[in-house]
Amino acid sequence: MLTPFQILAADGSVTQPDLLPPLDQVESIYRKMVRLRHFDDRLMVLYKQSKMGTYPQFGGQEASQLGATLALSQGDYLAPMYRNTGAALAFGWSPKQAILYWRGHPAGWKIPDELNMLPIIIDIASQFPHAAGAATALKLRGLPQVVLSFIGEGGTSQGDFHVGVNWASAMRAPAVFVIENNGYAISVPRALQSGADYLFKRAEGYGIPGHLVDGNDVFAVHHIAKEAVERARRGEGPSLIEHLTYRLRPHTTGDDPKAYRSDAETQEWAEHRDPLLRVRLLLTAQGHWDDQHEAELRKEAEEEFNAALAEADATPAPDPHALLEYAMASPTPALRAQGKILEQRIRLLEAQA
Ligand SMILES: Cc1ncc(C[n+]2csc(CCOP(=O)(O)OP(=O)(O)O)c2C)c(N)n1
Repeated sequence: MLTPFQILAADGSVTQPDLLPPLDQVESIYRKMVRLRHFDDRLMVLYKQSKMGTYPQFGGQEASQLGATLALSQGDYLAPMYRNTGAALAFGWSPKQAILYWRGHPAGWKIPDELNMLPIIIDIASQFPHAAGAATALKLRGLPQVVLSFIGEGGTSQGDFHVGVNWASAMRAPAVFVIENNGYAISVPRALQSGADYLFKRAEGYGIPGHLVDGNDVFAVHHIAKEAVERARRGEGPSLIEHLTYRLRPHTTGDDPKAYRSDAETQEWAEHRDPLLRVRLLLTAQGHWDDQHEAELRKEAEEEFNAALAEADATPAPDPHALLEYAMASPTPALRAQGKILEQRIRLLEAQA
């Protein structure tokens, strides 16, 4: 067993004090993590109220997504997958837009012009070739930005993982590739995903640095991601980072994890290895945090979420006739045929209303 890079242990003790940021920064990061957790859990509640579409929760992976994304600078790029709503929010995507996006509302699909975020990818692993391509374009244009992309450990079994990392390595493109090893690809456990003991070791085959990080330690994640981002920005090429983490929530709102993992396992991670808990323990031990602070923060998070939700609710419903307009710049015959079926169904629904 290898020891992953760590700064803050699960029990709130500091294993590398020199690398811990000052307490006010620790608090600021904790505040962000609590907001992310709150957002994620509220979307599940909305789903249960039939006010949200299928949503892939990131709960448990806040440290992994926030810590890495905060290593980026203004103008850098994020190439996210469906699990990365936390990273996207940390990157500057607004909660209102994220709510609209996961509701399937076209107003949520448009990425704000000022945000260098690629579209959220559902098709496993294709975000890696996109990230490699964007990073290559930045390099060819002599621009100083970096591209950060995430993938699940299941995604590393797809060909596109290799295509993306190999291309970026060959081009020395400014990309940072993060594997969020959260233990499961839906129901498939990590052990069945690959014969390799650690996925970051593949970096050697690409001739790039590889890192193994405690993905539930936000400071360790941030430290290593920052090094990788700086390296990429210096023109020295990509890095591959494996975050050891755990998906505390179901695969998506539609999944029942009891079918493939034990409650005891999830409880162990929730009670002893939660990425938020260790930061709270540290702040508390330093006399910097108490139950009152926690209650106030949670109230703030709730109020902020409710404000975003109210804005999302106030957004006019999309025009059903426009459903297929976003698929292709010029419709194919198949899309035109689907358009006819869509119009028939809309007329039927209108007649029933
Ligand atoms: C190309 C492709 N094949 C299959 C799927 C169906 N699918 C959705 S999620 C998933 C598992 C992905 O697991 P992992 O990469 O570990 O990411 P995680 O969901 O754990 O974040 C699969 C197979 C898909 N979306 N895309």
